[in-house]
Amino acid sequence: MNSFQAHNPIRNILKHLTRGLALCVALAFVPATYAAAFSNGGFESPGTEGGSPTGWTADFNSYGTFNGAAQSGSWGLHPGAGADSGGRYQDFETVIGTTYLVSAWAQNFDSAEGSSHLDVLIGTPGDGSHTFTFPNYNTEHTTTKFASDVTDNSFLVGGTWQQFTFSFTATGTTTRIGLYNSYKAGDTVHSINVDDVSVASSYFQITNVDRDPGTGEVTLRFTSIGAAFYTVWGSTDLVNWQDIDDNVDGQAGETSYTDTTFEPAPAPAGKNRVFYRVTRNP
Ligand SMILES: [Ca+2]
Repeated sequence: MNSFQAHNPIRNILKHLTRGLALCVALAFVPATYAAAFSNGGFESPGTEGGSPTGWTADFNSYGTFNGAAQSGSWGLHPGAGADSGGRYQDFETVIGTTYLVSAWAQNFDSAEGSSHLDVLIGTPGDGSHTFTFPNYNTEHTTTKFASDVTDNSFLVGGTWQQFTFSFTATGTTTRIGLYNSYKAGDTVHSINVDDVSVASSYFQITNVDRDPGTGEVTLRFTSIGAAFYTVWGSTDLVNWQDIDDNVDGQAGETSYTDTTFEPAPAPAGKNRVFYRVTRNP
């Protein structure tokens, strides 16, 4: 059992929305603490075969963007190269003391049956003096890209796409994440593909509510992870809830959704307030 499961993010969240002058007072925003700087977890940029995905730096060995297999979109990451272990890393902004959820999808190269491993390293950027050695079955590889606080989150990968999740608590304002494939004792496949990596604050919340004064439409933003779906609910009395949309496609970090169902303005009597909540679908 990993720590993500201990931090079950599926809980309802509620924001109170009122019209007119009260609206301006009610919408005190909670500071967004998700990793806004994390990017290109889908490896769709630059979309070049064997290219270096934007925001990711190659470590000791990495093929790069690969169009042979993608969980979504057209591109994924082939972390190693030449049937040998390898990986790439990215630095992103974090808030000290905040717990983040990491989600990544992986499968064996060429959908091969058998097993390999995805190792996700989390730590702070190193100065080259600290080494971390992957427990590889064949050739051991060492990275010097992380400081001594590096942690290794290792997952068994199979022939079909699987989602892997874990959480970590940031110890600095910059965190480094590295995606590596490693070939461990008992593994039968040398390499993997990775896609749809996301990093989000574990605090599931609506981070912003904005009402267009012209149309009355309300746009919500909430923390989310990629490759997950959410339901947005609305209510005028906190008793009867209507699922406005039960298939909202979650984006990595944050999702924006515009409600065109309730449209609080112009408000008939008894409909001058709308409450929203968001749940993550099973
Ligand atoms: Ca992709």
